[in-house]
Amino acid sequence: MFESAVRKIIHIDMDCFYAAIEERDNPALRGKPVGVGGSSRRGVLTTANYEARKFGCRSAMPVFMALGKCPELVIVPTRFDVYKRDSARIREIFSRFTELIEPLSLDEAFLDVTHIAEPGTIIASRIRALIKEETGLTASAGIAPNKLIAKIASDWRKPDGQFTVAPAKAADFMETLPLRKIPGVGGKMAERLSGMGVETCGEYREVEKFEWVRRLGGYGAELWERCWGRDERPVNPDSPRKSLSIENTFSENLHSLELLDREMGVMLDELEEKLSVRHTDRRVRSLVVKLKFSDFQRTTAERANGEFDRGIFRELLEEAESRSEGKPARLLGVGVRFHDISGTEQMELF
Ligand code: TTP
Ligand code: MG
Repeated sequence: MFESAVRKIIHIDMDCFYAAIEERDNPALRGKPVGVGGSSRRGVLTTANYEARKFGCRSAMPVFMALGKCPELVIVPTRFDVYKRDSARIREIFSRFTELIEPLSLDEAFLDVTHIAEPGTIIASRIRALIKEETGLTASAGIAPNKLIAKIASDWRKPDGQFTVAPAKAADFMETLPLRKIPGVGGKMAERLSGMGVETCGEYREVEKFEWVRRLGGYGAELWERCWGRDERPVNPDSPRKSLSIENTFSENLHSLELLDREMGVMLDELEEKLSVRHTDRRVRSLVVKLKFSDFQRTTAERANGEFDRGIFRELLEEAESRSEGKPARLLGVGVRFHDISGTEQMELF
């Protein structure tokens, strides 16, 4: 007998996280529309508070566009150090309840609380009360038998609310949900499905599973399960990693250091964001730049340094590029290697 036990999964998502922190720390901002960001070279908002959202201001919106929608918008620069500190405090609160914590970003995590006797609804409200008491910030929660539904449900009573979906109600909960609400169904896929005449999970699951396999392969089968509210994925606590990197293969080879440097600027923005979101507890040991040339020959330049530093990345890029022998680059990688707790570093970067 291997009947799987009903699980209790909680998804916690902080309410307009960065903006809420800025309002908490600067009472003069309260009641005003606030956007956070604009400090990166792309000049986009990382988030906006609810006041600003009424005007249509959103995450990832260029600052000039946000100001067009809401001329009163107060724009404050990001303070990642502060967000990281609050994120760590929130995670510490989670850890009082369970070790099974899977952070998705600084402000979001799944918790598996199956082993706790209390109802998930009570556990979630206790966690949210502690967060409010200890950080002054509000969080919303979804409580459900799996990650899929918990994540969708945490949005249902935002801000400062929570929504529970009982196991027996999972299929009902999904029925009228638009397909694009399912994580992993992007805009393109949603359009394609719409072209096949299905908009909601209820409509999708009316078509037989094998038919979806025929049309979309394994993805189609998995989506069919999701549409019934079924999701067996476990909550995966973060396992410590050795390094973090991103690489980019260009559609056309890049011929100059200047072009590479411009490309690297955008990639470093992304790397910095990833570091600030998922690896806040790790110490950086070294910085690495990798190039692959048009003849597929590759080279890496690495330097020991305790923190993310754009100047050093630029020097590493120059160093790697100087080995090009005039060949253009087809791929650029940037990354950091972390200190290992045990002191051993054997895994290869890239
Ligand atoms: P979200 O949880 O998506 O947004 P939020 O917490 O600001 O608002 P909500 O109440 O709807 O949950 O993202 C969490 C934080 O991550 C957000 O405060 C800022 C940051 N962020 C970015 O930097 N860029 C982005 O594109 C998004 C979506 C978020
Ligand atoms: Mg949030």
